Amino acid sequence: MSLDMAAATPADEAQTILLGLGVPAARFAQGPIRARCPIDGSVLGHVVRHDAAEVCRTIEAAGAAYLDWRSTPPPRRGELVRLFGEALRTAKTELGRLVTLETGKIVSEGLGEVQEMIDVCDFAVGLSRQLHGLTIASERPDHRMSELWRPLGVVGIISAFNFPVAVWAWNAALALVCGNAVVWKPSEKTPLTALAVQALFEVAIARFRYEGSAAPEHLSAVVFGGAETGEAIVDHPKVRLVSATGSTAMGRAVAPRLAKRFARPLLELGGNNAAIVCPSADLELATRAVAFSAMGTAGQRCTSLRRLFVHEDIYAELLPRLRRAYENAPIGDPRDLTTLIGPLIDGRAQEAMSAALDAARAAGARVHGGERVDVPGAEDAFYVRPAFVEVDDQTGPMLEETFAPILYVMRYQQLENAIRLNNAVAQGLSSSIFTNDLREAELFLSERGSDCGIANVNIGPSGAEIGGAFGGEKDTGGGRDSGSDCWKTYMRRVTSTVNFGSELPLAQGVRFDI
Ligand code: UN1
Repeated sequence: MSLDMAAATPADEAQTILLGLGVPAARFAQGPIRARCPIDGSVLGHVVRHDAAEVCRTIEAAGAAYLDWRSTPPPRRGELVRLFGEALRTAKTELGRLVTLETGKIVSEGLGEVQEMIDVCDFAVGLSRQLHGLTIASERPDHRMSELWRPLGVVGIISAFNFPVAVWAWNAALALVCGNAVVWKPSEKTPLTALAVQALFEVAIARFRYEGSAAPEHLSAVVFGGAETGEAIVDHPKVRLVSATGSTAMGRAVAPRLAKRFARPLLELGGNNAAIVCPSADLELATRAVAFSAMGTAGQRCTSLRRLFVHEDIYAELLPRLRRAYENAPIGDPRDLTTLIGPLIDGRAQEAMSAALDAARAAGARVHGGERVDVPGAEDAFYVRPAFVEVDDQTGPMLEETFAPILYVMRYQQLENAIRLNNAVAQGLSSSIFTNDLREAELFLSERGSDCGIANVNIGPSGAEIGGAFGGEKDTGGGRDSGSDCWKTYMRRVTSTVNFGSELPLAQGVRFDI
């Protein structure tokens, strides 16, 4: 579990990667925002903070780029995204490593995040030839009614530390093929991966030509900062859509500001995801799925499993299996290929975890694990043993999203009751049922079942593929991004009726004979 002190420091490694990807040293050498490595608490680099005036200028420049980009035919816009996907493929190892260094994700998850970016680029390239509208029957003779989809303008993207690059790509790949320009504010905790992605995007920009011309400058920009930087994006009249991923508190601050100027929100906020394990479930499969969903990414996904409802008939059989999985999960340096649980992002995350566990204990829960784990050479980092908490009621911290590996486990008798508990939290992102009984699975998926945006059978709630729409209801914010028809959020719909006759019949039989 100790860090390999002979190897290059995380800062050396991160900086070598950044330089290799073409990021000038000046971009990460100084500035008030400090990129911290959660693996050992060391500093990886510094970036500038953009004030409101700078954000404004960036948005204006993106607005000018949009005016040019919107006339580029969508399949040609797809070509830019294809080139970006190629740049990502070439740099997958380096960018994945940087994700690990900056977020503390294990190696396969760092690489997986880049794969998710590549996948969404491929999806967007195909989509660039399929931005289709409907033809709708008109009630009037010699009239044709149809739907046209047109770009929006500038799309603002505010992303979180836990998926520092993939969530940007979900939004940017779609926004760009839809003809928009993008301005991105990454989490203050993960600025370096954003610099790397911007450099890779610039590789694609440099290779792109349409009819001999380059892509417009400033088509995609990154700005760094905290809430004020985000607010400058949210309040700017040229930004027609803001896609924001983060806490429910952040969404509550963003949504009314957007509503005030009738800009479109795409909100991906908190999750408090549950799974139900039924008597017919394959317990071996369920144990592995629960272990990955609850402990993977150290519980720092919005789709992480946080609540588990186990039927009373199998509780005694499932619990020891889960306990074993929890006790054996290898915790440590995420660069070590045998590690499954890396560090929490920072000390505040660990404090929030301890506070939640204290509250659970005070409410009578039986807490297993959850303590800080010492990793030699990483005294300034925050490694924890994932916590497994047996509860009798769904109360207290179980009703909240704590961004840490805490799994609350509770027995149930009636499936209807377990479904009621699944739905009895403020959030509505992801959910799962483990069963081999068709009736139980279908009830869970029915209108009387899970109220979440994602409902799975025999897989855990985390690890969604890009082909589906991603997002959830209630306090999760209602937004959907990534696959399915989410591209429509990045465009405006024009309903067009064309009269190709010489009469002027009015709709609804109205007469106006002048
Ligand atoms: C997030 O946690 O912010 O389903 C997004 C998943 C990932 C995306 C999670 N594909 O876990």
